Amino acid sequence: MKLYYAPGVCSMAAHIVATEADIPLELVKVDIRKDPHLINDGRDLKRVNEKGVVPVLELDDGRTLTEGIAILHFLADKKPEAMLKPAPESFDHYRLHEWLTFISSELHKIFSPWLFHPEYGEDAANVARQKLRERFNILDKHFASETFLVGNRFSIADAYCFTIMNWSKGRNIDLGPWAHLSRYLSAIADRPAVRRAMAAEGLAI
Ligand SMILES: N[C@@H](CCC(=O)N[C@@H](CS)C(=O)NCC(=O)O)C(=O)O
Repeated sequence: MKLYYAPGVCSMAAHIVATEADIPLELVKVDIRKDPHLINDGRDLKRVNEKGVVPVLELDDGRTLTEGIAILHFLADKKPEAMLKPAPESFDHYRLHEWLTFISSELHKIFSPWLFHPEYGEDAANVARQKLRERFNILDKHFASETFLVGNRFSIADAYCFTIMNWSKGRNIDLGPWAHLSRYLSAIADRPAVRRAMAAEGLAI
């Protein structure tokens, strides 16, 4: 299987999950700063994903899967013994969906595009920062008493949450005021699989 990725962006969640589950992936780097976005073999990313974004998972039979959350589920379901998502009939299964949706719509899509494109202006960036602070409060309250997002173990939601929250560093957001959230992120960053995935993407921990 191939994962089309760009270093440190949302595709890293899939990379972390595959590493946690010991699922071998061929990493295919895409330059999403170039327009059009170029795959390392020179092809336009739209040849693989008409949406023009990463992540894309390409299966060995040539089928492709897009949308990060779908890819996270696919990888976790490939290796159920890695227990990266709760049992389907459990209430935690719905908690998992609750958090994945929160991360996607309330964190990921506020950070990006609003804090990644200076052309939207400082006013838009300030509104985004304020919205993010409100969401960080929610996470901080959760991590005051919990180690992970769902239940007592690392799940695909943690891989996604860590990946997106890791953008704070480069976006002038000091997480100091959110001590519980900061502790959680440090603990996730210390996981061997997370360290390996980040190193493979050329990122500093
Ligand atoms: N809905 C997609 C969004 C993916 C996405 O936003 N990918 C970003 C990187 S984090 C990207 O490739 N951006 C390039 C662009 O928007 O042109 C998902 O959740 O997978």
